[in-house]
Amino acid sequence: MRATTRCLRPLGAAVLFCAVQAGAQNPRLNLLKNSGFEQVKDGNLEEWTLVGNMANVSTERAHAGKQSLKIVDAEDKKGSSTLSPTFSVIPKREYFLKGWAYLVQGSTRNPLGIYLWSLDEQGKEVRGPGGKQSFVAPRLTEGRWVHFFQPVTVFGEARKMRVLVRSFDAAQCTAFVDDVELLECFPGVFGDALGWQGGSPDHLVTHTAECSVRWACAEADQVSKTFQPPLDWSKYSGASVWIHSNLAAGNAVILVLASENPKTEGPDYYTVLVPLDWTGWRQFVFAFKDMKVGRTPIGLKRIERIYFAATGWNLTFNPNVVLHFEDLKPANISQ
Ligand SMILES: [Ca+2]
Ligand SMILES: [Ca+2]
Repeated sequence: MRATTRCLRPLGAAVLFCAVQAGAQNPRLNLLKNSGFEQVKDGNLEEWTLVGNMANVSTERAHAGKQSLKIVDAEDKKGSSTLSPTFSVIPKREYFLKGWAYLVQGSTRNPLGIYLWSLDEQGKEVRGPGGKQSFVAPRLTEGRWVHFFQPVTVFGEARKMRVLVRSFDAAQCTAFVDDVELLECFPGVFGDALGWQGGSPDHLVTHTAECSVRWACAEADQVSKTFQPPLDWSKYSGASVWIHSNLAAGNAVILVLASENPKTEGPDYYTVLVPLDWTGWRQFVFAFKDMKVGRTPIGLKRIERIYFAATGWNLTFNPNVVLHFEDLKPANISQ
C-alpha cells in the first residue's frame, strides 16, 4: 500500500503540472469536457446536469459524433434546463460561447438561449445592470445545423460561472444542440476575425491568419463589421481579401463599403460583385474605380461599415454557400 502511494504521488503531481501548463499556454481553451454530449456513464450524461424531462441525450441526430442534446419543449410557460459544471473565473480572460443548434420545429426561430451564468463565491447568481443576463440566442433555421459564436460577459464580482442551455419559457420547440464550448481566451486571440455580425471566428479553415471569419449564408444573409472611428481608405487605389468558398455555386455575393451621407436619403455605399465560381482559397482584388457607387457616399475617407450580402441587389440566394474570409485590407493595386 505504501509503495503504491509513493508511486502515485509524483505521477499525480506531474499530471497536474502538465494540465496547468497546457491551460496557461493555450490561448483558446474550451472549459467544457463533454461538449459533444458523447460521454454517458451508467446511463447518465457526463459533466452536464439535465433538469426536468424536456432535455436528454439523443442518438437521432448529431452535428459531430453520434449524439447530441435533444430538447422537446411543448410548454409555453416553462423551459428546459441543462447545466454545465461550475468553473472558476480567471481574471483578464475573455469568454465566448460557441456551438451548433438544429431546429426541427419551433414557435419562433430563436427558442433557445445558451447562458453564461455569473455566480458569487456562494454560488448565487450575479446579474448585470438592470438585471441583465449574458446569453446567446441563435437565430435558427428549420432542418439545418446553425453555428453560434458570441462573446459572453462575467458580471461584477462574480468568482464562478456556469453554462446553461435553455429553451425559453414562452417558446415551444423540438431542437438539437451539439458541440457547446465555453472558450476561455487571452484578450485579442481572435484578432480581426472578431466583431463581424453574422459571422464567427474560425481557426480550422484559415489561409495565413490565426482565424478567419466564417459566414454561412443560411445563417445570416449579411456579415457586417462597423468601424469606429470610420476607416480612411482614401490613400489607396483598391482593396484585397482572401476568400474561401465551399462550392462553386454559380451565384454571387456582394461586398459593400458603406459611407453614409447624412445629407441624403437612403443608404450610400460602394459595391463590388464577388462571383462564386471557385472552391478553396482565392485572393479577391478590386480597384475602387471599378466599384459601383450607390447614391452619394461621403467618400473612401469615411467608411463606417463593411459587409458582404447574399440577398438584395438582384442576387440569387443559395443557402448552401459557406464562405470564410481573412486579411481584408486596402492596397495600392497595379492597373
Ligand atoms: Ca455530438
Ligand atoms: Ca417553453
